[in-house]
Amino acid sequence: MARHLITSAIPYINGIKHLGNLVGSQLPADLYARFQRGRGNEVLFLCATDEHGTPAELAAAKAGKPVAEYCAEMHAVQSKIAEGFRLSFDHFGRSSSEQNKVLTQHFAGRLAEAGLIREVSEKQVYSNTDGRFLPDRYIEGTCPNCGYDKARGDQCENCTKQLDPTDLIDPRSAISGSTDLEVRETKHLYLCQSQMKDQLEEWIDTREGWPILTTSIAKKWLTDGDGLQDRGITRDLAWGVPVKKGTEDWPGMEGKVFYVWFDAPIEYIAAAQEWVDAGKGTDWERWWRTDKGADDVRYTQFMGKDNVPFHTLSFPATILGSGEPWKLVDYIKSFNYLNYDGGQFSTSQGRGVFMDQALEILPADYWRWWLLSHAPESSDSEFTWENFQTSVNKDLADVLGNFVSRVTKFCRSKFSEAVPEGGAYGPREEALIETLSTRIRAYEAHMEAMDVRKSAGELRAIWVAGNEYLQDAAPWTTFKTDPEAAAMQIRLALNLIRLYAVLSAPFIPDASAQMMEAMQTEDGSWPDDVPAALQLLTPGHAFTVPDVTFRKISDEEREGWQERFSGLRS
Ligand code: B3M
Ligand code: ZN
Repeated sequence: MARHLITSAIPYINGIKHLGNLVGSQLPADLYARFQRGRGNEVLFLCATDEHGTPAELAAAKAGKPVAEYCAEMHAVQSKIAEGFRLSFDHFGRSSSEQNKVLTQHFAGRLAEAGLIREVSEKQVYSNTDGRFLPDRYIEGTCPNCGYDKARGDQCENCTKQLDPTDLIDPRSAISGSTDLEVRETKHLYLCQSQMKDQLEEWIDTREGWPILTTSIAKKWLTDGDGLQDRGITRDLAWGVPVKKGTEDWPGMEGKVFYVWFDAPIEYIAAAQEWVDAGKGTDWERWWRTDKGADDVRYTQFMGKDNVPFHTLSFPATILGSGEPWKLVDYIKSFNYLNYDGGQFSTSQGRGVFMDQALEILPADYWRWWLLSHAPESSDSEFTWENFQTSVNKDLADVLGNFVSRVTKFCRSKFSEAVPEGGAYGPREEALIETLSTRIRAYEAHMEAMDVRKSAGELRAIWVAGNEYLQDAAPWTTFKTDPEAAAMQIRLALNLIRLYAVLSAPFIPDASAQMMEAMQTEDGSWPDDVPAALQLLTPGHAFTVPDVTFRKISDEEREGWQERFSGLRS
């Protein structure tokens, strides 16, 4: 039995994610986790909310809540939506956990001991009234370019010009409105990634079969300009992991926290500890420490392309730099962007369909199927309502749903609600079994390789093969002249429903569960032996006719949704 550690990029806490975020990390990670479990392998699938940083502070301020309270509430909201999409995390943690704080400080201490952290003096705006340094976007003033009076220290929203806080006319604190500001010297910590360039480059060069999207992004950062740059890993914020060297104070770093991108990936490890501390597991080290059994773990990460540099360079630098036997990632599966109806999905502008809204409209399986079968792998892809309607109606309703309904209803009306006997399978059935065997082996290979679209295509072809068989064998006609043969054909078709339920579960878990229940079986074993799998439901085995598995989307519905989601979410 193989062991798979699987993590999805951890979503920011500030707000509900859109479908583009979902298909770029959490959903394909879930697909892979479900597939590996289905094949009988041991899986630890982790995700969490990314709770630190300026965006969390700003969102909490906007909601008028203390940031800790805001994060706790939003974590509950995101957990519930994840359940709604049937994301099968073994644990959905929080980067603000005690476990992550301790671990983050531990890594910083190890890196400092290894000489991989240096202190840098910088000039930064300090607010006397607020008693703190202000991050760029906490400073407001008048734009020197267009005169807009609410420009931020990093950028003017009105004319989009990139700014430095010192460019602003009449600068003031965005927290208190105070103009009592001054520029002060302050110290920050930098992770010396440049010292680790060769080690990182060698590590990346020796990764076998990594997607080009992943390695090309990493190589660009390693070689562009002056090569890999050191990175600031501290910030002047109140909310975050306090800067410490292990358990010791760090002189000069009082009141500072680690940068959110330093502690966020460490949460992958902390989430495993949280999983144990929540009583859901017993040993996290056998997943994360190569000296404690994690040597034979295969670790796969899923993420959007914008997250690749942090996972190919910064996080490995943290792990390698610690000099401790932590598990490094074996494979990074990254995604391009999903666009929305001629433009981009946008969280800040509220453009597109968000996870909570999607579930209000249709159950998870409809979305899972469309998103995964159109995953932005080799290039960006686009969501359109027409395409969504066509896919759902054709693949799910006409092909799979219709097969299940026709077969079960026909059997109930002509035989009974039990698998009929009939004779042995004939040449037509053997031919189908052979086709299916070939296709199922191809499906497994695509799923193993995380080729999401190809996997969906193969699964669809497997469904189509069953439909074509049914069309060709036509048991409703056979029945008139040879009821014995019709019984045999239906016996095969009922077995196919169970087979489809097992194979389709990673994509459409709810429909699969419904099909298994209708076939009144709990045997979800993977069809390593296809001929045997198609004999599993034996004559006399009772079944029920399920409710509609997938319904069609009407033109009126599609137009209504198109209209409803054409604007921006407030
Ligand atoms: N929260 C960015 C994102 O949600 C960031 C990922 C962290 S992964 C350690 O896209
Ligand atoms: Zn401006």
